[in-house]
Amino acid sequence: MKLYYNPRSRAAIAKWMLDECGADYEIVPVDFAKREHKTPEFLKINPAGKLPALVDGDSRIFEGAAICLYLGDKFPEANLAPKIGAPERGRYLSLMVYSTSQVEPAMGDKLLGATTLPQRGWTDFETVKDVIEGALGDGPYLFGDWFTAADVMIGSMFIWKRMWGGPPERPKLEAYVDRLLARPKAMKVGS
Ligand SMILES: N[C@@H](CCC(=O)N[C@@H](CS)C(=O)NCC(=O)O)C(=O)O
Repeated sequence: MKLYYNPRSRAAIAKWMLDECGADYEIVPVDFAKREHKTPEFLKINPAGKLPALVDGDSRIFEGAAICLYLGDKFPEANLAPKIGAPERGRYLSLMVYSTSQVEPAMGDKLLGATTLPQRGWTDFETVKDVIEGALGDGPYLFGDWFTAADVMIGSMFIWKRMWGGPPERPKLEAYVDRLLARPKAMKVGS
């Protein structure tokens, strides 16, 4: 497998997932300054010209959530995804999609000081935090003791937010980020 990667990008999330899977993979560095993500060759892998992108044999996968879903199913031995038919599967898929369709844009609105318009399809960030706190319950992860790809996708958003600085988040979310960052293979950004 090849991960098209820049350390200062969302490709760090896909790398975290690959590492949690124990996958054997190759990093293909992508230099944004040289516009390597807009070359005809790269656009055949991700027509949107963005990172991350993963190539696995004849499969080309783009969008971070799709990559994490793909890897969760490809590496069942890593036990990072409820299997098809498992009772947790529906909630897992919901949280995976929620991460990029609602958590990320709501957080973006907050960080940019933009108004959240319900017509866009996501809620304000306070509501997102209510949802994630509720999903965490007593934790430590979104599925209790079971760390899954949903923690990679949703947890990475809150790790990013901490790196952006600003006031600390709600204590329960800060404690969640601490737990995720204490994992040996936790996401590293910028290196
Ligand atoms: N929704 C996409 C977002 C991808 C994205 O915006 N990637 C950024 C890096 S974090 C990028 O490639 N930016 C370069 C550009 O758009 O020119 C995903 O989750 O994969």
